[in-house]
Amino acid sequence: MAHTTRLFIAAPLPDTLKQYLTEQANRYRHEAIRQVPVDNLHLTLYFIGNVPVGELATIQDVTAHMARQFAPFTLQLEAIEPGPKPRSPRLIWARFKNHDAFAQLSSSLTQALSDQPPLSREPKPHVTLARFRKDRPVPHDLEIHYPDAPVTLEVNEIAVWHSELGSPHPRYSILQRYPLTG
Ligand code: 3AM
Repeated sequence: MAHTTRLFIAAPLPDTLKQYLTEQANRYRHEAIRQVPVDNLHLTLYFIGNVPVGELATIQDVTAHMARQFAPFTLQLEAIEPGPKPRSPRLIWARFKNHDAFAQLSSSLTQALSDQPPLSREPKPHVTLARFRKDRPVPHDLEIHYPDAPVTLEVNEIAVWHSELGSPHPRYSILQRYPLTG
């Protein structure tokens, strides 16, 4: 059987934003909440999943091509809150305001890298900060935190990431970065 590799496309975050988001996630102290390690924080654009190692070069070419089509853009933090559904949350995320450039870049990567039709529901720009443990009761009544002052994320590059599943956390590593130069 061909060797496979688990991949996704995401924007890396600056260290200052990662530290800020980690401090925000620290506010949710609960035995069922497992915080994402600071080095794993990222803004997902498209999850590829397991593919044969031989497909990596094509994926990198497509990502590089896409990065040349899009100009850098800025996302504004809306809230730190339970997600993705308020009534049945599975995680804590930093949700950014919807932005056309994010939706178009995410949708273009999805169409270019999958045989699937694009999702009918637009993906929300977010950074996952913590996940709920499946072996503990679901926490309720978690607070929503709004930033005191504007917090922004300059998306000026995207990257192909490798994901190695593990416990308690997966290990993510950036294989290649691509500046947005469109
Ligand atoms: O950035 P977030 O946390 O939203 O949840 C996984 C993470 O997204 C998601 O891909 C990102 C990097 O692992 N992911 C993992 N498995 C997935 C799957 N089977 C998935 N997204 C969709 N389908």
